[in-house]
Amino acid sequence: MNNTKLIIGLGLTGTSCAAFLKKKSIPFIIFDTRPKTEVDDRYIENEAENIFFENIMKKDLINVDEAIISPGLDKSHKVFKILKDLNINIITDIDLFKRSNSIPIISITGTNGKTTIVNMLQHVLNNIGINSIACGNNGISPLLIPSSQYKYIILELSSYQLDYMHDYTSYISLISNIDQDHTDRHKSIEQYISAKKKIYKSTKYCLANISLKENRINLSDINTISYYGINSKSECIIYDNNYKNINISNSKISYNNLSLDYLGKHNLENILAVLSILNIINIELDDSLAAFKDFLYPSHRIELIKETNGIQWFNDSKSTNCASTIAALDAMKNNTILILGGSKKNISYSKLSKNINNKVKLLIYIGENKNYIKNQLKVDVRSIDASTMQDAVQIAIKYAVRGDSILLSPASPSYDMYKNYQIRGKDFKNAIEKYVI
Ligand code: UMA
Repeated sequence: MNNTKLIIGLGLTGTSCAAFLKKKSIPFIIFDTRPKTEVDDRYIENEAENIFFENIMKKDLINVDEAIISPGLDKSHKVFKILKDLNINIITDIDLFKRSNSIPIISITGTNGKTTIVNMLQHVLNNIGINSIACGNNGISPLLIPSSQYKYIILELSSYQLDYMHDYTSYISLISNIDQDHTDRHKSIEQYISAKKKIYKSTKYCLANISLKENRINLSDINTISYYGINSKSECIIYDNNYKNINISNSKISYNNLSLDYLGKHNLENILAVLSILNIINIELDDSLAAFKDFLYPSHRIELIKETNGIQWFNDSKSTNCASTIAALDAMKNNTILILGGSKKNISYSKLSKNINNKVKLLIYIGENKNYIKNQLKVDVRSIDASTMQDAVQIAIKYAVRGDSILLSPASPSYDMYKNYQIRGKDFKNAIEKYVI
């Protein structure tokens, strides 16, 4: 059959594509560039019959009319040369989803804050009675949701997904912030920014955090750009409007007789992002604010795990870049013991120095990039190396006094010690459970 699809990558994306194609009775084969032993057994089990590992030949692709690429895979692999020679079109799972979708899409990207914004928006819209779902880079496949029952589809998109997509159609698109990240894949910050900016193609309403303007990220080529966030006068901007009657204190946003607690300036910005989107879809500010009630922030993001003897323990394992660790340190009220480090990433850590000098009383290093970070930081703070998370927690216990905060915010990926940041966060929680009395 020459309408066979080639799924490239057997991870979350690849398996969701396989399930979707199976349901539609569209034939497919799967190729993963890794040896079989490196691919999660769970994925292999379901798809055992049609998988090629490591290598695939032109002759195996004779019936293939289209390839669907997974976001984590770099296009430097030789299969992409073969696909080009054979003139096979490469799309993404998001393009495939959009082919049969007619529900308005709200697309969200940014270096940090994406998952919090999509979760918040889903929560608020559903509380207002507008049935919506968040999917995409948050791990929920848009291909596997009953999309027709929703009023809005909220798509979380990474730079990897945006870079490979063809169909950018969205009703609203938003960039939450841009900071140095994923430079191994995108090669330069300029390429990373241009991948992020692709989100605005074919969008009716384009939104960006005002911090992008202040960080001189050029959006002047985006005709319909509007801003949200905190301006240089510390005022709240919601969809280009300056709301002077909104009060903000350190941890509370108030309007009329409504108020909402938040932790850290970055979460205030996330709230303003959601309020801007709601403004575009004509929801009154009072109704929007009231609908935040009971919102639970996603795990591993400045998550307060324990408070005992006047000491607070925060899990911010999701932090894989400097901007998120800076945001977490900003949110800390007290003297902080910071657990920093993980797998090596080609980013500059020097920008952390100022915030560490201001807030941190002890640095505990974990992970393979300890020396890489140490060599770049200019800090006047005591530091200790830990060999494991348990070790790090025990060191923190030894030095913490009443009023301190202990923060795991690694500013690094977790792959040197863990499968992902969630497992790193759980290991931190387990160590707290075990050692903190
Ligand atoms: N890989 C190979 N060969 C292959 C296929 C994959 O070596 O043939 C490697 C990749 O280089 C990568 C890993 O396998 O190291 C996983 O890649 P994948 O594209 O198969 O990943 P999925 O399991 O499909 O998960 C992806 C996103 N992961 C990445 O982009 C790395 C998930 O985002 C996302 O939840 C999921 O699709 C559903 O959309 C995770 C992430 O870390 C949370 N995203 C980054 C971020 O948020 O900054 C981009």
